[in-house]
Amino acid sequence: MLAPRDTATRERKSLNGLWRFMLDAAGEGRDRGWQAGLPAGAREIPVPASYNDIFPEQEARDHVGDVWYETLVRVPARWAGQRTVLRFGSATHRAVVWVNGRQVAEHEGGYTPFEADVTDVVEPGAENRVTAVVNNVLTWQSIPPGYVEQTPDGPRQRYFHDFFNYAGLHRPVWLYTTPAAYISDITAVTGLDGATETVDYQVETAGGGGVQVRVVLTDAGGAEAARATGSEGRLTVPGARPWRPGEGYLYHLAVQLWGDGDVPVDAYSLPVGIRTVEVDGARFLINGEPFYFRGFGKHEDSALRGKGHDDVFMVHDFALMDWLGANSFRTSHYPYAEEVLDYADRRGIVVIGEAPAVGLNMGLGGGIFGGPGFTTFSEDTVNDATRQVHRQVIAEMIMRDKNHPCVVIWSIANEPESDTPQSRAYFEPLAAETRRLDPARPVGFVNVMLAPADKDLVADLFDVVMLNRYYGWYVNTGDLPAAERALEAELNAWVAKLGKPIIMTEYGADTLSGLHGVLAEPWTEEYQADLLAMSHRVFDRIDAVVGEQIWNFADFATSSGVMRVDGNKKGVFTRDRRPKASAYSLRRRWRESP
Ligand code: BDP
Repeated sequence: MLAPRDTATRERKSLNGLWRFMLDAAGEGRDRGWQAGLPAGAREIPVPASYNDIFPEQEARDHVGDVWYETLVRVPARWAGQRTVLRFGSATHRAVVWVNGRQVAEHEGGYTPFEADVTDVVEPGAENRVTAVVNNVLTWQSIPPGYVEQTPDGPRQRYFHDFFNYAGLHRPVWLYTTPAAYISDITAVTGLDGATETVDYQVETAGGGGVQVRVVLTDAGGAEAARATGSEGRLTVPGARPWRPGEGYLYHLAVQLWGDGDVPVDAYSLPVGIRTVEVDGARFLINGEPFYFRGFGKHEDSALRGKGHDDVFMVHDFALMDWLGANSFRTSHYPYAEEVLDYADRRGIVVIGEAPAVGLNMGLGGGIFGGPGFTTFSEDTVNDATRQVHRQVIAEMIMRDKNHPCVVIWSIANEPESDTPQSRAYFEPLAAETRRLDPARPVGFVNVMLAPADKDLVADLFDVVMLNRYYGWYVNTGDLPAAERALEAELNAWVAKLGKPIIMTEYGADTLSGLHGVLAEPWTEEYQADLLAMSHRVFDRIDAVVGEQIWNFADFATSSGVMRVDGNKKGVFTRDRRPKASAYSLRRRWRESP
Protein backbone atom coordinates (compact mmCIF):
# COMPACT_ATOMS: atom_id res chain seq x y z
CA MET A 1 0.00 0.00 0.00
CA LEU A 2 1.46 3.32 -1.06
CA ALA A 3 1.61 6.33 1.23
CA PRO A 4 -0.10 9.41 -0.23
CA ARG A 5 2.45 11.75 -1.84
CA ASP A 6 2.41 14.85 -3.97
CA THR A 7 3.89 14.00 -7.36
CA ALA A 8 3.75 15.46 -10.86
CA THR A 9 0.42 13.66 -11.33
CA ARG A 10 -1.00 13.51 -7.79
CA GLU A 11 -2.14 16.01 -5.21
CA ARG A 12 -2.99 15.67 -1.51
CA LYS A 13 -5.18 17.63 0.84
CA SER A 14 -4.82 17.19 4.60
CA LEU A 15 -7.98 16.75 6.66
CA ASN A 16 -6.14 17.26 9.93
CA GLY A 17 -7.52 19.90 12.26
CA LEU A 18 -10.65 20.32 14.34
CA TRP A 19 -13.47 17.89 13.54
CA ARG A 20 -16.93 17.74 15.12
CA PHE A 21 -17.24 14.97 17.67
CA MET A 22 -19.91 13.07 19.61
CA LEU A 23 -19.70 10.23 22.12
CA ASP A 24 -22.30 7.58 21.35
CA ALA A 25 -22.18 5.07 24.20
CA ALA A 26 -25.65 3.77 23.36
CA GLY A 27 -24.64 3.14 19.74
CA GLU A 28 -27.71 4.90 18.38
CA GLY A 29 -26.01 7.32 16.00
CA ARG A 30 -26.79 5.34 12.85
CA ASP A 31 -30.50 5.05 13.70
CA ARG A 32 -30.56 8.75 14.36
CA GLY A 33 -29.00 9.40 10.98
CA TRP A 34 -25.76 10.94 12.24
CA GLN A 35 -23.97 9.74 9.10
CA ALA A 36 -25.92 12.49 7.32
CA GLY A 37 -24.92 15.17 9.84
CA LEU A 38 -24.02 15.26 13.54
CA PRO A 39 -26.56 16.90 15.86
CA ALA A 40 -26.17 20.39 17.26
CA GLY A 41 -24.54 19.18 20.49
CA ALA A 42 -21.38 18.04 18.70
CA ARG A 43 -18.15 19.48 20.09
CA GLU A 44 -14.88 20.18 18.31
CA ILE A 45 -11.92 17.87 18.78
CA PRO A 46 -8.42 17.74 17.28
CA VAL A 47 -7.41 15.16 14.67
CA PRO A 48 -5.01 13.43 14.97
CA ALA A 49 -5.30 12.65 18.69
CA SER A 50 -6.88 10.17 21.05
CA TYR A 51 -10.16 11.58 22.30
CA ASN A 52 -9.77 10.21 25.84
CA ASP A 53 -7.76 13.00 27.50
CA ILE A 54 -8.99 16.06 25.61
CA PHE A 55 -11.98 16.83 27.85
CA PRO A 56 -11.77 16.68 31.65
CA GLU A 57 -14.49 14.03 31.79
CA GLN A 58 -14.49 10.50 33.08
CA GLU A 59 -17.16 9.78 30.50
CA ALA A 60 -14.80 10.49 27.61
CA ARG A 61 -11.78 8.86 29.20
CA ASP A 62 -13.52 5.59 30.05
CA HIS A 63 -15.88 5.57 27.07
CA VAL A 64 -16.83 2.15 25.70
CA GLY A 65 -18.39 1.96 22.23
CA ASP A 66 -18.88 4.30 19.31
CA VAL A 67 -17.75 7.88 18.84
CA TRP A 68 -18.50 10.03 15.81
CA TYR A 69 -16.23 12.36 13.89
CA GLU A 70 -17.31 14.70 11.13
CA THR A 71 -15.62 17.32 9.00
CA LEU A 72 -16.45 19.36 5.93
CA VAL A 73 -13.85 19.52 3.22
CA ARG A 74 -13.89 21.54 0.05
CA VAL A 75 -12.63 19.36 -2.75
CA PRO A 76 -10.72 21.54 -5.24
CA ALA A 77 -12.66 22.09 -8.47
CA ARG A 78 -9.53 21.20 -10.45
CA TRP A 79 -9.78 17.65 -9.08
CA ALA A 80 -12.76 16.94 -11.37
CA GLY A 81 -11.85 14.03 -13.64
CA GLN A 82 -9.19 12.75 -11.21
CA ARG A 83 -9.57 9.63 -9.14
CA THR A 84 -10.09 10.82 -5.56
CA VAL A 85 -9.18 8.73 -2.53
CA LEU A 86 -9.96 9.24 1.15
CA ARG A 87 -7.33 7.74 3.44
CA PHE A 88 -7.24 7.31 7.21
CA GLY A 89 -3.81 6.63 8.75
CA SER A 90 -5.68 4.64 11.40
CA ALA A 91 -8.96 4.52 13.32
CA THR A 92 -8.72 2.73 16.65
CA HIS A 93 -9.95 0.00 16.78
CA ARG A 94 -12.44 -0.08 13.88
CA ALA A 95 -14.45 2.36 11.81
CA VAL A 96 -17.14 2.89 9.25
CA VAL A 97 -16.81 5.94 7.01
CA TRP A 98 -19.39 7.89 5.02
CA VAL A 99 -18.93 10.67 2.49
CA ASN A 100 -21.94 12.89 1.92
CA GLY A 101 -24.02 10.28 3.73
CA ARG A 102 -22.87 7.35 1.59
CA GLN A 103 -20.89 4.57 3.19
CA VAL A 104 -17.46 4.29 1.55
CA ALA A 105 -15.30 2.24 3.91
CA GLU A 106 -15.26 -0.15 6.82
CA HIS A 107 -12.10 -1.29 8.60
CA GLU A 108 -11.11 -3.55 11.48
CA GLY A 109 -7.89 -2.95 13.42
CA GLY A 110 -6.67 0.21 15.09
CA TYR A 111 -3.11 0.59 13.84
CA THR A 112 -3.08 0.28 10.06
CA PRO A 113 -4.38 2.58 7.33
CA PHE A 114 -7.37 2.12 5.09
CA GLU A 115 -8.72 4.05 2.17
CA ALA A 116 -11.69 4.36 -0.16
CA ASP A 117 -12.11 5.50 -3.73
CA VAL A 118 -14.58 8.37 -3.36
CA THR A 119 -14.43 9.71 -6.91
CA ASP A 120 -18.11 9.10 -7.51
CA VAL A 121 -19.20 10.39 -4.13
CA VAL A 122 -17.45 13.74 -3.79
CA GLU A 123 -18.44 16.87 -5.58
CA PRO A 124 -15.37 18.84 -6.77
CA GLY A 125 -15.65 22.53 -6.04
CA ALA A 126 -18.16 21.96 -3.24
CA GLU A 127 -17.97 21.23 0.47
CA ASN A 128 -18.21 17.53 1.16
CA ARG A 129 -19.07 15.91 4.46
CA VAL A 130 -16.77 13.18 5.80
CA THR A 131 -18.16 11.19 8.73
CA ALA A 132 -16.52 8.35 10.65
CA VAL A 133 -17.91 6.26 13.46
CA VAL A 134 -15.00 4.86 15.44
CA ASN A 135 -15.42 2.03 17.91
CA ASN A 136 -12.95 1.23 20.71
CA VAL A 137 -14.33 -2.08 21.98
CA LEU A 138 -11.90 -4.96 22.43
CA THR A 139 -13.31 -8.47 22.25
CA TRP A 140 -11.90 -11.98 22.14
CA GLN A 141 -11.94 -11.62 18.38
CA SER A 142 -10.08 -8.32 18.16
CA ILE A 143 -6.31 -7.78 18.06
CA PRO A 144 -5.44 -6.89 20.75
CA PRO A 145 -8.10 -8.88 22.62
CA GLY A 146 -10.24 -7.83 25.58
CA TYR A 147 -13.78 -8.15 26.83
CA VAL A 148 -16.52 -5.85 28.07
CA GLU A 149 -17.87 -6.43 31.55
CA GLN A 150 -21.42 -5.25 32.20
CA THR A 151 -21.57 -3.60 35.62
CA PRO A 152 -24.40 -1.80 37.46
CA ASP A 153 -22.69 1.42 36.41
CA GLY A 154 -22.45 0.51 32.75
CA PRO A 155 -20.00 -1.36 30.54
CA ARG A 156 -16.33 -1.52 31.51
CA GLN A 157 -13.63 -2.45 29.02
CA ARG A 158 -11.15 -5.03 30.34
CA TYR A 159 -7.98 -5.98 28.52
CA PHE A 160 -4.76 -7.84 29.08
CA HIS A 161 -2.10 -5.40 27.91
CA ASP A 162 -0.25 -2.84 29.96
CA PHE A 163 -1.06 0.40 28.14
CA PHE A 164 -4.17 2.56 28.15
CA ASN A 165 -6.79 1.72 25.55
CA TYR A 166 -6.55 5.08 23.78
CA ALA A 167 -8.83 5.42 20.79
CA GLY A 168 -9.94 7.76 18.05
CA LEU A 169 -8.34 9.10 14.88
CA HIS A 170 -4.68 8.83 15.83
CA ARG A 171 -3.04 9.55 12.52
CA PRO A 172 -3.33 11.97 9.62
CA VAL A 173 -6.36 11.84 7.33
CA TRP A 174 -5.87 12.67 3.66
CA LEU A 175 -7.79 13.18 0.48
CA TYR A 176 -5.58 12.59 -2.52
CA THR A 177 -5.84 12.18 -6.24
CA THR A 178 -4.46 9.78 -8.77
CA PRO A 179 -5.06 9.74 -12.50
CA ALA A 180 -7.68 7.24 -13.71
CA ALA A 181 -4.93 4.78 -14.70
CA TYR A 182 -2.57 4.69 -11.76
CA ILE A 183 0.25 2.99 -9.89
CA SER A 184 -1.50 1.02 -7.15
CA ASP A 185 1.48 -0.59 -5.43
CA ILE A 186 5.26 -0.89 -5.57
CA THR A 187 7.47 -3.48 -3.91
CA ALA A 188 11.21 -2.91 -3.81
CA VAL A 189 13.49 -5.56 -2.32
CA THR A 190 17.18 -4.83 -2.13
CA GLY A 191 19.93 -7.43 -2.12
CA LEU A 192 23.27 -8.53 -3.38
CA ASP A 193 24.02 -10.48 -6.54
CA GLY A 194 27.57 -11.59 -5.92
CA ALA A 195 29.19 -8.31 -5.01
CA THR A 196 26.68 -6.17 -6.90
CA GLU A 197 23.85 -4.38 -5.16
CA THR A 198 20.42 -5.02 -6.61
CA VAL A 199 16.92 -3.62 -6.36
CA ASP A 200 14.16 -6.03 -7.38
CA TYR A 201 11.06 -4.06 -8.12
CA GLN A 202 7.48 -4.91 -8.86
CA VAL A 203 4.85 -2.36 -9.88
CA GLU A 204 1.13 -2.92 -9.82
CA THR A 205 -1.20 -0.77 -11.82
CA ALA A 206 -4.93 -0.35 -12.02
CA GLY A 207 -7.60 1.59 -13.84
CA GLY A 208 -6.51 1.14 -17.43
CA GLY A 209 -4.66 -1.12 -19.83
CA GLY A 210 -2.13 -0.26 -22.50
CA VAL A 211 0.23 1.54 -20.19
CA GLN A 212 3.93 0.96 -19.92
CA VAL A 213 5.89 1.06 -16.65
CA ARG A 214 9.22 2.84 -16.58
CA VAL A 215 11.41 3.09 -13.51
CA VAL A 216 14.46 5.22 -12.83
CA LEU A 217 16.55 4.87 -9.71
CA THR A 218 18.33 8.04 -8.67
CA ASP A 219 20.76 8.62 -5.85
CA ALA A 220 20.26 11.17 -3.10
CA GLY A 221 21.81 13.84 -5.30
CA GLY A 222 19.39 13.10 -8.13
CA ALA A 223 21.92 11.34 -10.39
CA GLU A 224 20.61 8.34 -12.29
CA ALA A 225 21.84 4.99 -10.98
CA ALA A 226 19.76 2.55 -13.03
CA ARG A 227 16.68 2.37 -15.20
CA ALA A 228 14.37 -0.25 -16.60
CA THR A 229 11.11 -0.77 -18.44
CA GLY A 230 8.38 -3.21 -17.47
CA SER A 231 6.28 -3.85 -14.41
CA GLU A 232 8.92 -5.97 -12.72
CA GLY A 233 12.61 -6.49 -12.94
CA ARG A 234 16.01 -6.24 -11.35
CA LEU A 235 18.06 -3.08 -11.23
CA THR A 236 21.76 -3.51 -10.61
CA VAL A 237 23.57 -0.74 -8.82
CA PRO A 238 27.28 -1.60 -8.69
CA GLY A 239 29.01 0.21 -5.86
CA ALA A 240 25.72 1.45 -4.39
CA ARG A 241 25.97 3.49 -1.26
CA PRO A 242 24.23 1.39 1.39
CA TRP A 243 21.53 2.34 3.84
CA ARG A 244 23.02 1.46 7.17
CA PRO A 245 22.45 2.02 10.88
CA GLY A 246 23.27 5.63 11.66
CA GLU A 247 23.29 6.61 8.00
CA GLY A 248 19.90 6.65 6.34
CA TYR A 249 21.12 7.00 2.78
CA LEU A 250 18.18 6.80 0.38
CA TYR A 251 17.85 6.36 -3.33
CA HIS A 252 14.56 7.16 -5.03
CA LEU A 253 12.72 4.84 -7.33
CA ALA A 254 10.79 7.07 -9.72
CA VAL A 255 8.02 4.97 -11.20
CA GLN A 256 6.11 6.26 -14.20
CA LEU A 257 3.20 4.96 -16.23
CA TRP A 258 3.28 5.89 -19.86
CA GLY A 259 0.47 5.84 -22.40
CA ASP A 260 0.62 7.31 -25.91
CA GLY A 261 1.20 10.90 -24.82
CA ASP A 262 4.47 12.72 -24.23
CA VAL A 263 4.00 13.11 -20.48
CA PRO A 264 3.58 10.25 -18.01
CA VAL A 265 0.06 9.17 -17.10
CA ASP A 266 1.04 8.67 -13.44
CA ALA A 267 4.21 9.16 -11.41
CA TYR A 268 5.24 8.11 -7.92
CA SER A 269 8.57 8.23 -6.15
CA LEU A 270 9.51 5.64 -3.54
CA PRO A 271 12.47 6.10 -1.18
CA VAL A 272 14.70 3.02 -1.31
CA GLY A 273 17.47 2.15 1.12
CA ILE A 274 19.82 -0.45 -0.31
CA ARG A 275 20.72 -2.89 2.42
CA THR A 276 20.63 -6.57 3.30
CA VAL A 277 19.46 -8.23 6.50
CA GLU A 278 20.26 -11.77 7.48
CA VAL A 279 20.59 -14.13 10.39
CA ASP A 280 23.80 -16.12 10.38
CA GLY A 281 24.05 -18.60 13.25
CA ALA A 282 23.79 -16.48 16.36
CA ARG A 283 24.65 -13.26 14.55
CA PHE A 284 22.35 -10.63 13.12
CA LEU A 285 23.85 -9.09 10.01
CA ILE A 286 23.01 -5.83 8.28
CA ASN A 287 24.95 -5.47 5.03
CA GLY A 288 26.94 -8.50 6.05
CA GLU A 289 28.19 -6.87 9.24
CA PRO A 290 27.20 -7.93 12.76
CA PHE A 291 24.66 -5.52 14.18
CA TYR A 292 24.01 -4.93 17.89
CA PHE A 293 20.64 -3.35 18.74
CA ARG A 294 20.86 -0.55 21.33
CA GLY A 295 17.62 1.16 22.18
CA PHE A 296 14.14 0.79 23.53
CA GLY A 297 10.70 -0.58 23.43
CA LYS A 298 8.61 2.54 22.98
CA HIS A 299 4.97 3.57 22.90
CA GLU A 300 3.01 6.09 20.94
CA ASP A 301 2.07 7.96 24.08
CA SER A 302 2.15 11.52 25.33
CA ALA A 303 0.12 13.77 27.59
CA LEU A 304 -3.19 15.00 26.16
CA ARG A 305 -2.53 13.52 22.71
CA GLY A 306 -2.61 9.95 23.98
CA LYS A 307 -1.68 7.95 20.91
CA GLY A 308 -2.15 10.81 18.48
CA HIS A 309 0.77 11.17 16.09
CA ASP A 310 2.75 14.30 16.81
CA ASP A 311 5.80 15.49 14.83
CA VAL A 312 7.12 17.38 17.87
CA PHE A 313 7.34 14.25 20.00
CA MET A 314 8.61 12.18 17.08
CA VAL A 315 11.52 14.47 16.27
CA HIS A 316 12.30 15.07 19.94
CA ASP A 317 12.24 11.34 20.79
CA PHE A 318 14.63 10.56 17.95
CA ALA A 319 16.89 13.39 19.10
CA LEU A 320 16.90 11.96 22.63
CA MET A 321 17.69 8.49 21.30
CA ASP A 322 20.54 10.01 19.36
CA TRP A 323 21.74 11.86 22.46
CA LEU A 324 21.90 8.52 24.26
CA GLY A 325 23.57 6.68 21.40
CA ALA A 326 20.57 4.43 20.70
CA ASN A 327 20.44 2.95 17.21
CA SER A 328 17.09 1.14 17.23
CA PHE A 329 13.64 0.64 18.73
CA ARG A 330 10.74 -1.78 18.58
CA THR A 331 7.28 -0.53 17.66
CA SER A 332 5.91 -2.14 20.81
CA HIS A 333 3.06 -3.13 20.76
CA TYR A 334 1.53 -2.17 17.38
CA PRO A 335 2.64 -0.66 14.07
CA TYR A 336 3.43 3.02 14.63
CA ALA A 337 2.39 5.87 12.36
CA GLU A 338 3.95 5.64 8.87
CA GLU A 339 5.51 9.05 9.45
CA VAL A 340 7.66 7.48 12.17
CA LEU A 341 9.03 4.82 9.83
CA ASP A 342 9.67 7.38 7.09
CA TYR A 343 11.67 9.38 9.60
CA ALA A 344 13.56 6.30 10.84
CA ASP A 345 14.46 5.51 7.21
CA ARG A 346 15.97 8.97 6.81
CA ARG A 347 17.73 8.89 10.19
CA GLY A 348 19.21 5.40 9.82
CA ILE A 349 17.40 4.12 12.90
CA VAL A 350 16.78 0.36 12.92
CA VAL A 351 13.24 -0.79 13.69
CA ILE A 352 11.66 -4.03 14.83
CA GLY A 353 8.12 -3.74 13.46
CA GLU A 354 5.52 -5.30 15.74
CA ALA A 355 1.95 -6.39 15.05
CA PRO A 356 -0.72 -5.26 17.56
CA ALA A 357 -0.99 -8.78 19.00
CA VAL A 358 -0.39 -8.13 22.68
CA GLY A 359 -2.20 -9.64 25.64
CA LEU A 360 -2.72 -13.12 24.20
CA ASN A 361 -1.63 -14.63 27.48
CA MET A 362 -4.01 -15.39 30.29
CA GLY A 363 -1.15 -16.72 32.39
CA LEU A 364 -0.22 -13.09 33.09
CA GLY A 365 -3.79 -11.96 33.73
CA GLY A 366 -4.26 -13.66 37.07
CA GLY A 367 -0.78 -12.89 38.30
CA ILE A 368 0.61 -9.47 37.63
CA PHE A 369 -2.47 -7.54 36.67
CA GLY A 370 -5.19 -9.45 38.53
CA GLY A 371 -8.45 -10.57 37.01
CA PRO A 372 -10.46 -13.68 36.27
CA GLY A 373 -8.70 -16.82 35.15
CA PHE A 374 -9.33 -17.41 31.45
CA THR A 375 -7.82 -20.00 29.17
CA THR A 376 -5.87 -18.23 26.40
CA PHE A 377 -6.71 -20.47 23.45
CA SER A 378 -10.24 -21.90 23.48
CA GLU A 379 -13.44 -21.69 21.50
CA ASP A 380 -14.69 -18.89 23.74
CA THR A 381 -11.47 -16.88 24.01
CA VAL A 382 -8.62 -16.56 21.47
CA ASN A 383 -9.92 -18.82 18.69
CA ASP A 384 -9.76 -19.38 14.92
CA ALA A 385 -11.64 -16.17 14.24
CA THR A 386 -9.11 -14.27 16.36
CA ARG A 387 -6.29 -15.85 14.46
CA GLN A 388 -7.87 -14.76 11.21
CA VAL A 389 -7.89 -11.14 12.47
CA HIS A 390 -4.31 -11.62 13.67
CA ARG A 391 -3.34 -12.84 10.20
CA GLN A 392 -5.01 -9.79 8.70
CA VAL A 393 -3.19 -7.27 10.92
CA ILE A 394 0.15 -8.91 10.10
CA ALA A 395 -0.69 -8.72 6.39
CA GLU A 396 -1.70 -5.05 6.64
CA MET A 397 1.48 -4.21 8.57
CA ILE A 398 3.61 -5.85 5.89
CA MET A 399 1.64 -4.31 3.02
CA ARG A 400 2.18 -0.89 4.54
CA ASP A 401 5.77 -1.22 5.74
CA LYS A 402 7.48 -3.68 3.37
CA ASN A 403 9.49 -0.98 1.59
CA HIS A 404 11.02 0.61 4.70
CA PRO A 405 14.74 -0.13 4.95
CA CYS A 406 14.58 0.68 8.68
CA VAL A 407 12.40 -2.37 9.38
CA VAL A 408 14.69 -5.38 9.80
CA ILE A 409 12.49 -7.84 11.74
CA TRP A 410 8.76 -8.54 11.93
CA SER A 411 7.58 -9.29 15.45
CA ILE A 412 4.20 -10.98 15.13
CA ALA A 413 3.22 -10.90 18.82
CA ASN A 414 4.31 -9.65 22.22
CA GLU A 415 4.41 -12.09 25.13
CA PRO A 416 1.74 -14.51 23.94
CA GLU A 417 1.26 -17.83 25.66
CA SER A 418 3.96 -20.01 24.10
CA ASP A 419 4.34 -23.01 26.38
CA THR A 420 1.31 -25.09 25.35
CA PRO A 421 0.55 -27.27 22.31
CA GLN A 422 -2.36 -24.91 21.59
CA SER A 423 0.03 -21.97 21.30
CA ARG A 424 2.20 -23.87 18.84
CA ALA A 425 -0.84 -24.78 16.76
CA TYR A 426 -1.89 -21.12 16.80
CA PHE A 427 1.50 -19.69 15.80
CA GLU A 428 2.80 -22.21 13.30
CA PRO A 429 0.57 -21.01 10.42
CA LEU A 430 1.06 -17.35 11.36
CA ALA A 431 4.84 -17.69 11.23
CA ALA A 432 4.60 -19.41 7.84
CA GLU A 433 2.20 -16.80 6.53
CA THR A 434 4.49 -13.95 7.63
CA ARG A 435 7.40 -15.51 5.76
CA ARG A 436 5.23 -16.02 2.70
CA LEU A 437 4.17 -12.37 2.76
CA ASP A 438 7.77 -11.19 3.17
CA PRO A 439 10.51 -13.71 2.44
CA ALA A 440 13.14 -10.97 2.79
CA ARG A 441 13.02 -10.26 6.52
CA PRO A 442 13.66 -12.36 9.62
CA VAL A 443 10.54 -13.11 11.65
CA GLY A 444 10.17 -13.40 15.41
CA PHE A 445 7.83 -13.03 18.34
CA VAL A 446 8.58 -11.67 21.79
CA ASN A 447 8.79 -14.36 24.43
CA VAL A 448 7.42 -13.93 27.96
CA MET A 449 9.23 -14.73 31.20
CA LEU A 450 6.69 -17.49 31.96
CA ALA A 451 8.02 -19.52 29.01
CA PRO A 452 11.79 -19.90 29.42
CA ALA A 453 13.88 -22.18 27.19
CA ASP A 454 12.79 -25.39 28.91
CA LYS A 455 9.07 -24.55 28.60
CA ASP A 456 8.68 -22.62 25.35
CA LEU A 457 7.22 -24.62 22.43
CA VAL A 458 7.17 -21.91 19.79
CA ALA A 459 10.53 -20.11 19.50
CA ASP A 460 12.05 -22.66 17.13
CA LEU A 461 9.56 -21.54 14.46
CA PHE A 462 11.31 -18.18 14.25
CA ASP A 463 14.64 -16.69 13.13
CA VAL A 464 15.55 -14.68 16.21
CA VAL A 465 14.86 -15.07 19.92
CA MET A 466 13.36 -11.95 21.44
CA LEU A 467 13.07 -11.97 25.22
CA ASN A 468 11.33 -9.75 27.76
CA ARG A 469 12.89 -10.39 31.16
CA TYR A 470 12.37 -8.68 34.50
CA TYR A 471 15.07 -10.17 36.72
CA GLY A 472 15.54 -7.70 39.55
CA TRP A 473 12.01 -6.34 39.13
CA TYR A 474 9.08 -8.80 39.00
CA VAL A 475 11.40 -11.56 40.26
CA ASN A 476 14.43 -11.18 42.54
CA THR A 477 12.97 -7.78 43.41
CA GLY A 478 15.67 -5.66 45.00
CA ASP A 479 18.22 -8.52 44.84
CA LEU A 480 20.50 -7.76 41.94
CA PRO A 481 23.15 -10.45 42.67
CA ALA A 482 20.46 -13.16 42.53
CA ALA A 483 18.95 -11.49 39.45
CA GLU A 484 22.33 -11.52 37.72
CA ARG A 485 22.79 -15.25 38.27
CA ALA A 486 19.26 -16.08 37.16
CA LEU A 487 19.42 -13.92 34.02
CA GLU A 488 22.73 -15.41 32.96
CA ALA A 489 21.56 -18.96 33.56
CA GLU A 490 18.43 -18.39 31.51
CA LEU A 491 20.22 -16.79 28.59
CA ASN A 492 22.72 -19.64 28.49
CA ALA A 493 19.83 -22.10 28.36
CA TRP A 494 18.48 -20.32 25.26
CA VAL A 495 21.91 -20.39 23.64
CA ALA A 496 22.16 -24.13 24.29
CA LYS A 497 18.65 -24.82 23.04
CA LEU A 498 18.45 -22.82 19.79
CA GLY A 499 21.79 -21.16 19.02
CA LYS A 500 19.95 -18.24 17.43
CA PRO A 501 20.59 -14.53 17.97
CA ILE A 502 19.00 -13.21 21.15
CA ILE A 503 17.60 -9.69 21.35
CA MET A 504 16.60 -8.50 24.80
CA THR A 505 13.43 -6.68 23.83
CA GLU A 506 12.48 -5.70 27.39
CA TYR A 507 14.20 -5.36 30.76
CA GLY A 508 13.93 -2.59 33.29
CA ALA A 509 12.46 -1.26 36.50
CA ASP A 510 9.68 1.12 37.45
CA THR A 511 11.36 4.29 38.63
CA LEU A 512 9.84 7.34 40.21
CA SER A 513 11.60 10.39 38.85
CA GLY A 514 13.10 12.33 41.77
CA LEU A 515 13.15 9.41 44.19
CA HIS A 516 16.70 8.78 45.38
CA GLY A 517 18.36 6.46 47.87
CA VAL A 518 21.85 5.99 49.27
CA LEU A 519 21.03 2.31 49.10
CA ALA A 520 19.60 1.48 45.72
CA GLU A 521 16.04 0.45 46.58
CA PRO A 522 13.44 -0.48 43.95
CA TRP A 523 11.65 2.59 42.54
CA THR A 524 14.69 4.87 43.06
CA GLU A 525 16.58 6.32 40.13
CA GLU A 526 19.73 4.61 41.41
CA TYR A 527 18.07 1.18 41.33
CA GLN A 528 17.03 1.56 37.71
CA ALA A 529 20.61 2.47 36.76
CA ASP A 530 21.98 -0.46 38.77
CA LEU A 531 19.51 -2.95 37.29
CA LEU A 532 20.38 -1.85 33.77
CA ALA A 533 24.13 -2.08 34.55
CA MET A 534 23.64 -5.58 36.00
CA SER A 535 21.77 -6.65 32.85
CA HIS A 536 24.44 -5.19 30.60
CA ARG A 537 27.20 -7.09 32.40
CA VAL A 538 25.34 -10.31 31.64
CA PHE A 539 24.64 -9.40 27.99
CA ASP A 540 28.32 -8.58 27.49
CA ARG A 541 29.28 -12.07 28.64
CA ILE A 542 27.03 -13.85 26.11
CA ASP A 543 28.00 -13.65 22.45
CA ALA A 544 24.54 -14.66 21.20
CA VAL A 545 22.99 -11.55 22.75
CA VAL A 546 22.86 -9.18 19.79
CA GLY A 547 20.69 -6.47 21.23
CA GLU A 548 19.47 -4.59 24.27
CA GLN A 549 16.25 -2.63 24.14
CA ILE A 550 15.21 -1.25 27.50
CA TRP A 551 11.62 -1.12 28.65
CA ASN A 552 10.72 1.69 28.19
CA PHE A 553 11.90 4.84 26.46
CA ALA A 554 9.46 6.99 28.46
CA ASP A 555 6.83 6.60 31.19
CA PHE A 556 3.42 5.92 29.69
CA ALA A 557 -0.27 5.70 30.51
CA THR A 558 -1.89 2.42 31.53
CA SER A 559 -5.26 1.39 32.88
CA SER A 560 -5.61 1.91 36.63
CA GLY A 561 -4.21 -0.74 38.92
CA VAL A 562 -2.36 -1.23 42.17
CA MET A 563 0.84 -1.98 40.26
CA ARG A 564 0.76 1.34 38.40
CA VAL A 565 1.22 4.83 39.83
CA ASP A 566 -0.08 7.28 37.24
CA GLY A 567 0.94 4.76 34.59
CA ASN A 568 3.98 2.58 33.95
CA LYS A 569 7.14 4.23 35.25
CA LYS A 570 9.80 2.14 33.55
CA GLY A 571 10.80 5.02 31.30
CA VAL A 572 14.38 6.17 31.10
CA PHE A 573 12.62 9.48 30.47
CA THR A 574 9.49 10.74 32.19
CA ARG A 575 6.34 11.09 30.14
CA ASP A 576 7.34 14.68 29.34
CA ARG A 577 10.78 13.44 28.32
CA ARG A 578 12.96 14.52 31.23
CA PRO A 579 15.88 12.16 31.86
CA LYS A 580 16.14 9.96 34.92
CA ALA A 581 19.60 9.15 36.31
CA SER A 582 19.85 6.01 34.17
CA ALA A 583 19.86 8.16 31.04
CA TYR A 584 23.32 9.42 31.93
CA SER A 585 24.77 5.97 32.58
CA LEU A 586 23.21 4.67 29.38
CA ARG A 587 24.70 7.54 27.48
CA ARG A 588 28.11 6.56 28.79
CA ARG A 589 27.62 2.92 27.78
CA TRP A 590 26.14 3.54 24.36
CA ARG A 591 28.11 6.57 23.29
CA GLU A 592 31.49 5.51 24.62
CA SER A 593 31.44 1.95 23.32
CA PRO A 594 29.37 2.10 20.15
C1 BDP B 1 5.73 -6.77 29.70
C2 BDP B 1 4.98 -6.15 28.55
C3 BDP B 1 4.89 -4.64 28.58
C4 BDP B 1 4.71 -4.18 30.01
C5 BDP B 1 5.91 -4.60 30.80
C6 BDP B 1 5.84 -4.14 32.26
O1 BDP B 1 5.47 -6.58 27.30
O2 BDP B 1 3.86 -4.20 27.75
O3 BDP B 1 4.49 -2.80 30.09
O4 BDP B 1 6.02 -6.01 30.81
O5 BDP B 1 5.32 -4.88 33.10
O6 BDP B 1 4.89 -7.72 30.23
O7 BDP B 1 6.27 -3.03 32.55
